[in-house]
Amino acid sequence: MQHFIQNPILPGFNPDPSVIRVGEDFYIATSTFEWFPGIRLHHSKDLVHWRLVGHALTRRDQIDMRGFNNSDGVYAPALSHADGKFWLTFSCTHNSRGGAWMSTPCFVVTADKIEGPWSDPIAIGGGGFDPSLFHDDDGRKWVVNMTWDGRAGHNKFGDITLQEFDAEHRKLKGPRIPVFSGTELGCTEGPQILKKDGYYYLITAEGGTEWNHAVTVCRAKNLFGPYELHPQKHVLTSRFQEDNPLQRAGHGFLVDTPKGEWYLTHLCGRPVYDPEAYGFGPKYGTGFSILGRETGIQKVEWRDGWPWLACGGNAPQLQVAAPDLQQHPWPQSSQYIDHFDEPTLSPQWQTLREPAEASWCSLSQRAGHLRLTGRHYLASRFDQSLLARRIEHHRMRAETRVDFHPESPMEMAGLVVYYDNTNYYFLKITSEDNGKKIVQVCASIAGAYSEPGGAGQKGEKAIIENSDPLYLRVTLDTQWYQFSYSTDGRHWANIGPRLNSTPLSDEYGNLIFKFTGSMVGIFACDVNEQGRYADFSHFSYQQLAEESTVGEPDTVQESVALEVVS
Ligand code: 6LW
Repeated sequence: MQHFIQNPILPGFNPDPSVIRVGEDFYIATSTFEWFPGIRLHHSKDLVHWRLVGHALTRRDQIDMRGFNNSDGVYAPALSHADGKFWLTFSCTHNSRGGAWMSTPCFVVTADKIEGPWSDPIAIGGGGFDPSLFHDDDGRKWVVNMTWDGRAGHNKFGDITLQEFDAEHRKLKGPRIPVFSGTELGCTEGPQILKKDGYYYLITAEGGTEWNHAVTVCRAKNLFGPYELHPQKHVLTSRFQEDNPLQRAGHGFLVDTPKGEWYLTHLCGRPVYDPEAYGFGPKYGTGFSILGRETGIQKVEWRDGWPWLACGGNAPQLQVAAPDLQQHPWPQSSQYIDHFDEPTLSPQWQTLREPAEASWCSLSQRAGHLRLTGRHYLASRFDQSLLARRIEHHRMRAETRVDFHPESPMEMAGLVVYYDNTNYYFLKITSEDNGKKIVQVCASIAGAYSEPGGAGQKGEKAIIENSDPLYLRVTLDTQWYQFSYSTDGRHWANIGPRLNSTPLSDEYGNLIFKFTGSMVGIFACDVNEQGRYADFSHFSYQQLAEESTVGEPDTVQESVALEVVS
């Protein structure tokens, strides 16, 4: 029976995939930017089913991103396996926002097992992001990198270069040798090298990570070139393919199966076309990638010493023939509930810029609960008590149950959908000046704070009489988020208007360098440092079926007074 791989294979914020095979196991590393722990590591036995096995950067002494701007941090890791161990290269980029001379310090970490522990980082210079390590069969290792050139009037994306890496002395040696300056598509980045049948194949991402994105292949008999371009230049792209559900296809690398079939993993996005933003008409280039950049895979065939998409042409396909391998499913992450009864946090969770520490995030202070002690507001780039996971589906529901006893409007806790520290929606439990406990929907779009309340934009609040705990829920139905709450977990009341999902996307606003994706999570704030904490007894995330609806109120429980406050 023919099996298929459904794209994307790593849904939600999982960009810049780097794939390898070690024996019968496939691994993909993806970028994490300002989220901690850094570098997601995924595992598969059949290329169809994938599971998250952990992260490479789990300690503050490996990476410290305090204060980093949105979408700074860990760019494009590249995974390899040689000398009996795993190697990962990455750049910890900062000052990228408007920074002609952005900082791109690059590092190597190693581990004997994919689950780690991963070593302390070894610095391998900067001068460009997206480094990879090529282990030649003569035993020499080369850092393959792009060059970032900040000079006015120059192509910011300079040459792809090779520089030798002396693993024994843990340092670079010799000059940086340019080998490829890219095609006219430009923005040449993400270089990785594969050696096969006497050729070195240099595979790069081109066109920028948005609508023009592509995978470009060239080859040479000699590592230093000259590199000749693939007859099709870009073996994969969704450029100008308005109706392709997989847009932004690019940044790929090749992997073979033990039986000799070949695949190309790649970045892609599934945009939402927002009629409120653009009306109707041609869609090309107008979508919003609310789930961020995801990972897809395509089947590849070799002809005349070149890789080609097996489907013909260079367009990504949603369904791809699976390899001839035993099917190997894992438990589904699309139906996920965390009861916070394990001693450590599930790897699904991420924090902002620094690790979760017991001083503010505790699984032990109250059995079966996650205790978040409030720190800074959600707009901060420091000290946020926030845990979030990726939104992987265009239709999903997340729920939590929380005990929280605020005594001031500056103390708040609740549920958040978060793109970055300027674009997020949240349902907060807080206190009024008169001490009444309320729940309220709040928004920050392009940094502008509001308390949306439907028609006339009056902030809608619900006063909660004698209810602890409270249940909070957010539902996404592609275009809209809707918050709701309950006092018993059975009867739910919608609160606030439906909220447009597209401002929480890579494409919203005029900023470039937006690289992450939407997350859903829980948070607590207490800027007065009163030690106010929120106890969460569970968090669930579930993919919803196509026919689900958002915005239809369920039964409102009688003991809950709803009021609209102007
Ligand atoms: C990454 C580059 C890219 O470093 O986007 O899509 C940059 N490709 O290769 C950020 O992910």
